Amino acid sequence: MALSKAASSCTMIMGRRAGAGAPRLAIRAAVAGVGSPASCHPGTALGALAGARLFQTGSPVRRAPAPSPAGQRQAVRMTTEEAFVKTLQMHGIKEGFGIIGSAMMPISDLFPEAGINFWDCAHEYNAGMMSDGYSRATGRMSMMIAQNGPGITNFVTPVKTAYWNHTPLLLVTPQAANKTIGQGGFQEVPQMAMFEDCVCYQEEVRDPSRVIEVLNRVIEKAIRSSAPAQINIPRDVWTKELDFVFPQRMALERSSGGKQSIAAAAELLSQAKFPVILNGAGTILSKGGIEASKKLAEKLGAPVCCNYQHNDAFPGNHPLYAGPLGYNGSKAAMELISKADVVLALGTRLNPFSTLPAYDTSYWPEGVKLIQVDINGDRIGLSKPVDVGITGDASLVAEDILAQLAPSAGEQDRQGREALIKNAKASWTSELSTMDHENDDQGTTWNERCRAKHPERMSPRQAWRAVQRVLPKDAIVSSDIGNNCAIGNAYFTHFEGSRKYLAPGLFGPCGYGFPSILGAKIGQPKTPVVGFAGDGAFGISMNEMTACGRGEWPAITMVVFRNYQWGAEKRNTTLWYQDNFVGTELNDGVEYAEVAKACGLKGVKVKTTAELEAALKNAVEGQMERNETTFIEVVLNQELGEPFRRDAMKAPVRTLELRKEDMADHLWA
Ligand SMILES: Cc1ncc(C[n+]2csc(CCOP(=O)(O)OP(=O)(O)O)c2C)c(N)n1
Ligand SMILES: [Mg+2]
Repeated sequence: MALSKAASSCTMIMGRRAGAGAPRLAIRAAVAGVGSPASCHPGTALGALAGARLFQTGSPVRRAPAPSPAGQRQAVRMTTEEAFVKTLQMHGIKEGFGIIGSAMMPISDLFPEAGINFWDCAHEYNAGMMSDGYSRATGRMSMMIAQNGPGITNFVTPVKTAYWNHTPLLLVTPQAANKTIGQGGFQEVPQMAMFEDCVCYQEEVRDPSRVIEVLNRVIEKAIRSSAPAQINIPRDVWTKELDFVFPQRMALERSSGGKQSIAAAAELLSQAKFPVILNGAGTILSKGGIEASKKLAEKLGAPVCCNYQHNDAFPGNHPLYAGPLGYNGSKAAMELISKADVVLALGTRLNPFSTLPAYDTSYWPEGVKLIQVDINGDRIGLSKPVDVGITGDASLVAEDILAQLAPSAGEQDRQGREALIKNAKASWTSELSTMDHENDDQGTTWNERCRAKHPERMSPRQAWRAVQRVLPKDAIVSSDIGNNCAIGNAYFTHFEGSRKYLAPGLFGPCGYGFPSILGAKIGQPKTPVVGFAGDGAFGISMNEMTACGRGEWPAITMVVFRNYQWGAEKRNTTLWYQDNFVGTELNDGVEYAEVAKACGLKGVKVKTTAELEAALKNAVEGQMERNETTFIEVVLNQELGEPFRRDAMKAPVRTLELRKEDMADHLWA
């Protein structure tokens, strides 16, 4: 170690996690000019220069090149981990989520100095959901990173979740060393194969000299495909000193669709008697997508429905907003789209759950002229026959269609349509305001029995209406997979802006509501956030209560619907399996509000709508004004709404008698 006494030329930054009693020994010098080493003696420098960075290394240290090396073409000598971190900086990726591990330490060691925050979570499953929540709430890419093997395997569910949420994320998977892989299996797993179907692109760093090239490509692919992309790095790639050249950032212009298909779409919409626009996630993801759809809708006088779980894809206060389609969606939206002769599906792959029957009715207008716009051409025509398919960016395509509409477009019975929109919305709002309880299917009595058993308890809908009364209009909300959260779909129609509604999406993972709202708050610290989850799904993520109260973590508010059951699955059991409840019960003795308190957080248990309103109001106030994280445990009756997969379930057929005596216990005696 070459250390001199040139302390005055050193900049010191105390390592954030430098262990007490174990002072680090070397100092990173700040000298002008890349490649001109300077060094400092710790004895001279320690304590003398505020902000110095102490570390143990064998190499002399030089000042890093300027923070944004975009366009810099000359070779710069640096370590592989410095190259990695500088590439992150170049792309503005400054939030990482995961659990610390030795295989990532060469780069995490540089994070504080580089302005990268590492959110050390309690479980990688949650870390991944946080990363998704952060990026969805901000539109800014973030990073998931953990230890090779068991840390990385925990990322599979959130990465696939982010994939179907169309979230661009960087998945960093440090790998067992090339030098030892296959020799003993410690923390080894085929990390490329594991994520093959979960990311839009993956690449392994095959040589240390390729760190920047590969990382840059992976990040750009994630952005282009709006999905997670993976970089796999054998750990012996780190700590190599090489000459690197930074590439130029390559932001590709998005396609505005083919000329002919735009013209065909404009023609169809110009002739339409009852045009309807169906906005998908693409309108949120594309810059100006919602605004462009608004202009188009206004010209056409067309109602705008939102795809399932994308309730914030159009402003809720706009007169043409019809609400979300699909499971527990808006009856107004369903009624209106059922009348369409032309549907413009904008920025959507048309996932099947946006078109399946709901409330016992089929609303999708079979035979409609369908225009589908998706940035990914492979997804066009997957679920519905399409008349005009356009591969392109929602905003650009909507603008180009608008420019080509006939002057008379939208004029056919505009007033009649506007009146219909108004009436459909008013009638659904009024119906929803009187819906208190869930129906039983003929021949089943579960909901009736629940009401009789606990007449004093709130129903899910009563709770949702209480939430609606006090939820701040500008709040970001998350939800989870489960029966209560699904019922909530009908009540989230108020968003005036997008990136406000974080539903778990079409991979359907329980355990999304809590971690995603933490990620959202990290990204939007000035906005109130409220997460929602059922008690079962919350249980999957609740270990994060041990992490989220620490130091710099921002405060959130979390509502946990306590019905003491894995309700959504129980509903299937009541309908198709004659109340043969297998694995549907939760532990009555668990007190989530008390667990919160034991974690140093606030916990409140509420049993009435008045208590719920007061607690939520107070919790949001505490979040915004006193940096308090509060968990509200809402005791509900056990009523259960519509099942999610009526389309896929049927009563079982029994052909064989199964007997306990036939179990081969003797094999294990
Ligand atoms: C990770 C994961 N495990 C299991 C399921 C299957 N699943 C779907 S909904 C559900 C029940 C959710 O129960 P809870 O969170 O208590 O909400 P409730 O339905 O009671 O409102 C289960 C187990 C899933 N979707 N994801
Ligand atoms: Mg439950």
